[in-house]
Amino acid sequence: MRALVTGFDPFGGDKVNPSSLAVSRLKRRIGRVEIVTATLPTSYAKSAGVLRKAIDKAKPDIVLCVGQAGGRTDLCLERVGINVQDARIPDNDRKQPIDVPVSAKGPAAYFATLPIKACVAAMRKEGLPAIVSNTAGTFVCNHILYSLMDILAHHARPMRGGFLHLPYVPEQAARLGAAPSMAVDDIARGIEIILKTSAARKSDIRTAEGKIS
Ligand code: PCA
Repeated sequence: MRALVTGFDPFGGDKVNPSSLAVSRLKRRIGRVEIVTATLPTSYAKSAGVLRKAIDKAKPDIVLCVGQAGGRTDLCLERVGINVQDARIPDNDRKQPIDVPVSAKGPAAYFATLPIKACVAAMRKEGLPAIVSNTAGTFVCNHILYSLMDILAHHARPMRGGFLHLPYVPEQAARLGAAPSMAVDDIARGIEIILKTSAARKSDIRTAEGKIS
């Protein structure tokens, strides 16, 4: 079994992005899961193309994209990506779309297909603050979660995907003051728990009949 894990490059004037710091520290293998990593540009125009290429190259079973959500206190496993681009700040291409869909013909939203509740429970059991989040925002991370699930929905290969939002790392919080943060090693441990849990379980999305898909 193979997992592709992606981080983002720094954006908005930050010198680091916790996601690429943590992704670069991941083990190459956890149990039966081989881990392949990639970095995505914080760009509405470019990120989904880079992700698609990484998926086609790695041929993974699981895709976990990871990004920074400064100000959040927990590891936030996202439930849903919405078909909206509405940027509070410019991306790394200085683009700032307002109320523009990710995909003109796509559905309003896609749910992540990783077992998000089981992953959150497993992280908390291991002593990490983690929650299910019901909004990935409307910046490039939401764009990539929506794009990821759109790629997976139309791909010949069956794959499951999701998105993890991270707090700042301590070096960012130290500069800002009074901001919550989490050590990179703890973030990396959280990612490894998500991959291990996802490899062992199905998605926990229920069909109308109550069956787990
Ligand atoms: N966080 C941004 C985009 C890249 C990242 O790491 C976001 O939350 O949209």
